[in-house]
Formats: sequence, C-alpha cells, structure tokens
Amino acid sequence: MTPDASSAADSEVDTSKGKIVIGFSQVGAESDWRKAHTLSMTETFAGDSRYELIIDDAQQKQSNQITAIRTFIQQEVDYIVLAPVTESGWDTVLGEAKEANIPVIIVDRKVDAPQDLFTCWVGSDFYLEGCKVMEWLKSYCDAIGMEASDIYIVDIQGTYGSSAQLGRTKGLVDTADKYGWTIKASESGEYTQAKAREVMAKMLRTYDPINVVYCENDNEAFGVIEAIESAGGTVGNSIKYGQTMVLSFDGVSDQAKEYGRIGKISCIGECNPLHGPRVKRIIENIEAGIEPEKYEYVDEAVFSASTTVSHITVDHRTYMINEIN
Ligand code: GZL
Repeated sequence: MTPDASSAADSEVDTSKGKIVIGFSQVGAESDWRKAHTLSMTETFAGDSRYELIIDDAQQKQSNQITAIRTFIQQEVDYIVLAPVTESGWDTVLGEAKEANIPVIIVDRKVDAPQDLFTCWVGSDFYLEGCKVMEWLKSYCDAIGMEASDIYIVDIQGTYGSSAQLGRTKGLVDTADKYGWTIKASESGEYTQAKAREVMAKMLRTYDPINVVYCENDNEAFGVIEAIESAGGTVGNSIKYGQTMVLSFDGVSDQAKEYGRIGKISCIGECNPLHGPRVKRIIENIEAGIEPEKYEYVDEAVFSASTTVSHITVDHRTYMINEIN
C-alpha cells in the first residue's frame, strides 16, 4: 500500500493540513481487475498532496464494508468512496453517512438503495458487456455454420448479487433465449481462479457435451482452462472439432491478454478498472460547486484475436472487435 494510503482501522486522520480526506471501502483483492482498480485509486490520490486516501480491504464481506464506512464517519472524512460487494443491504449505513453530511461516491458495482443516499455512481454497463460477448459468439457460430442446437453453454458466475454477476448473467440468458442456445448449468466461481477450477471440474464430470464456457471474469477463465486441460480437453475456437470455447470479461492482466492473443480465451468483454481519475474529477467538480452526473457509464470494447468477426451490434449500436495488444 502506498505511503499516503492507509487502512481505515489504524489511521489517525489529520485534517489540520487542510487535506481532502477520502475513505475508500474496497471489495477486496479477489481478482486482477480488483487489484488494478485499487492501484488506479492509490496512484491517482497518493501522488497528490491535496488528498489523503484511506483504503479498507473488506475481503469480499459486506459486514466489513459497513464497519469501514462507520469508521470513516467517525473519522469525519470529507468523502466516502464505496465499491459495493453486492447491490443490497446499504440503506442503513448510507443513511448514517447522509446524516453526517458526507458525500458518498459509488464506484464499479451498483447499490440498490434510494438515490438520495448517494451522490453519484461511476462504472460499467455489465448487461451490455454480456450482450456484446454473446453477440460475438452468435456471429462466430454463424460464420462457421454452428447451429443453435449444437451449442451447449455453462456459466461460471461472479459473486452472487453483485451488479457484475447480475448484469453479465442476464446478458447471457437473454441472448441465449433469443438464439435458442442451451445453458446446461450455472454456478458461482466467486471471481476467483481456484473456485472456478473446482466448479468447472465438477461440471465436466456432470455434463457432456459442453462446448462454450462463459466465465464472468478472467481469473475464473484461468481456473476453467486449468480444469479442462487437466481433464484432457483443449480450449480454443474450433468448437466444431471438439475444442471448448472460453469467453471472459475484464481484459486487464498480462495473462488474460496472452490467453486472448493465442486463442485460449476466444473473446474478452472489456471491463475498465481505471476509476481513480474519474473519482478525482467528480470530487474536484463537487469542490468547485459542480453537481456530478448521477450515473456515469464507462465506454468499453470487445477483444478477440480471431478475425472471423469484425463487428457486432447491440441495441442498434455497432462495436468493432478489437485486436488484443
Ligand atoms: C467488475 C468488477 C468485477 C470484475 C471482477 O466491474 O466488479 O469484480 O469483473 C472483480 O474481476 O472481481
């Protein structure tokens, strides 16, 4: 952790220096995406002497996030930034922050709470992410002549109840319904490589065939690939000839990009973790008396090394398929 970013529990907040003190409740460190997200926040604020950033790692537990927010309130921070692990269960503690007149900025996943309990939200459209990856699959299957009746999908879901899981799962389900694809099983891999490997190994023993695995983040894809290869299978685009296609989200780590380049992951829906500059702009605007947008969505791309599909369309908007570099 960088020198200016300390943990909530042991930080004596020194407001005498006139710094803007930010209490940041982070989900945890469950994935490469999450680590990049935390780094974006620390690099943005730790390098600026006008700010003091206090980070609390909740280890993916909502109760820890609620405790951290209450600690921030006691410390009388100037802003609370919350990356919520799941959508529900925030009304009470956000009400306490409102009572204390501390603005709350929600980042990444959403909260299912009255809009007057938080200042604004910035993050991704997870449903759109899911639809884009599934439209890529549809275009790819059309190009190679795969019928809907030949597609057998399993969904390795993210943390149940998180916006990313809810949105990406719905994007899969709605698109599969639209095209008549079969989803044979869904189970949470908790956004981790180890859990995804365990879930995929169980699914391989239970379902046959499986020719598409929809992983709701890259770390799950790494675990899925380990499980498939350990069972003697191979991953890739040649689903007509017995390979299992792996789809994924994030596109942050070098490993994910390498797997995308060599075709172990066939298509990656970008999920951009660089929220530090976005949060700083929001705070600077608030400090200048400028009200932020209530909801700010981040534009994101679709990546694949395959040139079979050049572009896809979702809700009448066309997205080019980007090379992975
Ligand atoms: C998405 C974020 C998800 C990532 C996972 O914005 O909430 O949580 O896709 C991370 O890698 O664990």
